[in-house]
Amino acid sequence: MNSDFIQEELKAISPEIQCHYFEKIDSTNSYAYFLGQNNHPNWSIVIAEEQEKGKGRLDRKWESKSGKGLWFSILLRKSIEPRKIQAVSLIFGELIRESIQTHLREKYGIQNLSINTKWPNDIYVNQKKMCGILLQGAITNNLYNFIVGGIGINVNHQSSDFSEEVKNIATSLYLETGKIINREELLIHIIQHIYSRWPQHEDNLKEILDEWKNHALFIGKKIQINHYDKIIEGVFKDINEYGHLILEQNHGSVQILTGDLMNGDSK
Ligand code: BT5
Repeated sequence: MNSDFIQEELKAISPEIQCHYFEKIDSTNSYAYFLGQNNHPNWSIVIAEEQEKGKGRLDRKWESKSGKGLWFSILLRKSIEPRKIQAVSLIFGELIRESIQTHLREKYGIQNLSINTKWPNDIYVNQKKMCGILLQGAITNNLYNFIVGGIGINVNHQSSDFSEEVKNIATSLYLETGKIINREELLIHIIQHIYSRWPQHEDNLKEILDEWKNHALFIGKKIQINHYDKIIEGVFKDINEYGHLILEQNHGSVQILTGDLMNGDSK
């Protein structure tokens, strides 16, 4: 990617944004976490053309091929209660979804692509994963004193760019639209959107969570959640203000804090 263009455009959004660009790195999240521990400011952003050890949740691998996607992490230096961390992940998801949808419409005239959020940290297109989000942070005195939002977006991948392991569950914007997308412009749009809409108040937070819900897969449907290797079943009723999933079961409702939502049953 053209790092000079990226640096300039990010500065134009706000001088507060500090960009760290790498052609190759182990993981932008690991580096942004290191920046967090070393007192780097709010809105430091780490961007890489390629990650050699891209990470998913629970030490899973995130495929981050060179020249194909967007792999970046945003350091936010805010005090956040640990119980609100899942809501922050949903906020990232909804703002990214909204930005991609708007950019594809305005720049490429793409009107009918349905892009969905999926609990807890994904963005899907046509039932396949196009984007994953990894939130990490450091807790002192019972509060996160910084968080890192790591974002991986498959942009111009062809099927053969994915491994056999993820080929059937992953997709890219190119595969869904047939258009090669300018990655720098998309990146700038997303960061601008996150920066300008980041919720400053509880009211904004609620508004964005409601938007997340309006675009979420499987709400109101029968679902299964893999929760620490135990399968839990029920109907996906709602999310609460902390981003936890409210699952309705025969004996009443339970709140699920984390897990993998495995499939929905549209019956
Ligand atoms: C995630 O984890 O979805 C979080 C991914 C976050 C990646 C970004 S890239 C920038 C930043 N730096 C990092 O090191 N990470 C962040 P999870 O929900 O655990 O999903 C991981 C699973 O998704 C893997 O086990 C695979 O099955 C699948 N997967 C791996 N690579 C993929 C890809 N490129 N596209 C779609 N699915 C993928």
